[in-house]
Amino acid sequence: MYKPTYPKTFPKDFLWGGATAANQVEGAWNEAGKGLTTAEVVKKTTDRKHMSMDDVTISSIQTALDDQTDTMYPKRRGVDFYHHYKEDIKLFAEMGFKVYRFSIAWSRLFPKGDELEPNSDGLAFYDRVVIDELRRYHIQPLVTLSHYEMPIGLTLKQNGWASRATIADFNRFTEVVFRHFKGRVPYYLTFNEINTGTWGFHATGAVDTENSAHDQMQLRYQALHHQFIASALATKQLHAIDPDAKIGSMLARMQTYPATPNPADVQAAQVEDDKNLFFTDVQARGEYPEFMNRFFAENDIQLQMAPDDQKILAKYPVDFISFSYYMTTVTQADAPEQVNGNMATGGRNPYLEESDWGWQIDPVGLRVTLNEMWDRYRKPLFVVENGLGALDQLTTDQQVHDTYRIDYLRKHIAQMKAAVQDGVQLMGYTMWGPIDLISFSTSEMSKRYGFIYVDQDDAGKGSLKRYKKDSFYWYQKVIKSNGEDLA
Ligand code: BGP
Repeated sequence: MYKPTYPKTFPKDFLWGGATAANQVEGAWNEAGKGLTTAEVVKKTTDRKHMSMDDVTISSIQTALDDQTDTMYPKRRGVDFYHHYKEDIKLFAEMGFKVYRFSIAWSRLFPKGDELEPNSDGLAFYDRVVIDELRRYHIQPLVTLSHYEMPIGLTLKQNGWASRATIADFNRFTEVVFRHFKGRVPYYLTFNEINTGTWGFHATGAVDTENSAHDQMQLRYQALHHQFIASALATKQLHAIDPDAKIGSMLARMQTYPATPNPADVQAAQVEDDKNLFFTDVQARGEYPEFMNRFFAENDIQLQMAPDDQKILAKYPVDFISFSYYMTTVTQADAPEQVNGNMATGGRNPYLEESDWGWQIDPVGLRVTLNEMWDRYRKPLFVVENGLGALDQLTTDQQVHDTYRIDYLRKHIAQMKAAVQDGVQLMGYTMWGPIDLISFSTSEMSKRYGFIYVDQDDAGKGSLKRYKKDSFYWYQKVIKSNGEDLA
């Protein structure tokens, strides 16, 4: 007799934790031999709705390189994790973190990107983080190898990922990391939100602002192809060097819904959703999906592929699939009203509320997307970013009553649990920005995600002191109860 059972809750070894990126937390941009990255030459934006990384030109990079301060470039200062990592990791441990997702800044190891040997001072910093501190608290590292922070030297030398030569530069870096941390880092991700490469410089490291719209698209898909190959080759390296470690893809997932039951809207939404999942299709299934052939033909995009490229993609797919989840959008066959998102825009959904930054909050959508992605790929999934950017207030007695953040996270975790009950294989959840950090899209400090408040303002002023918010104690309880106590 068939007696179905299903999981009632999160698996025992569920990986609870938080996620950051080097360029948003570390600071110490000019210490211990570190080179500048693409993130540290983008000016802070003066208009929250306008991403200043869209304006990068060769001459704006030159201006940035000539400027030896962090005034206009807050990602150079981050929140000084470089000097506060002991204190910060201790706080993560106090919350009960099982995993900490962070990126290893490529330019700390290879300052210009094309050196043949790594900078040992750069490696030493990550030794202190991984080997000394995380180990001390039994927190497993989940390392992102590229989180919007390519050495700027590679942009200047060969226009970043537009050049095939960057594959070898990246894989020299990944090989050093895999060898050095063999047996110490169980999980890796190659490219953060790889799909945002279609949006330009911050992800491709290629300056294309003066190109026509068509040429930009051509260049960006070519750059992405090089990233796909570099990612597959990194997978090959890791499996050979450290066979117990696992490597995943990372997508900025944006589920989209049809605006109405009109079949034209449903069909348009399917096309839009496929365009988002295309990247994971390549990395998890090991081939370009058929629908992209039509897209490339209709948009006159001609990819240069080396003879073995398709074999490489097929042979080295990722072990697991990760994604960031902040919002959903709506697609209508005729142009809809647009709302803000993390760099993308989409249609407004009248059933959803928005964050202060206009991102549409949709906890149920997380369950929907987890189920869809599990159906599509049948590989373990990992939610590696989710959280609420908000304006927090530090009270005179140094507290932050962030009930809105608790409410946001509670609803998303509840939907994640429902997805686990649906049968989705989910490895873990690393909430974005457990400690306040510099915003990726606007370089603001006042857009805060953390459980831990950092005393620093948009101009970089403040004591850098850390304070526990109400959500700190709440997340501690969530982890302790393995996601059961969300009250
Ligand atoms: C993702 C990025 C992160 C991050 C987060 C929140 O797109 O991977 O680096 O910062 O979004 O975005 P923001 O900082 O712009 O609010």
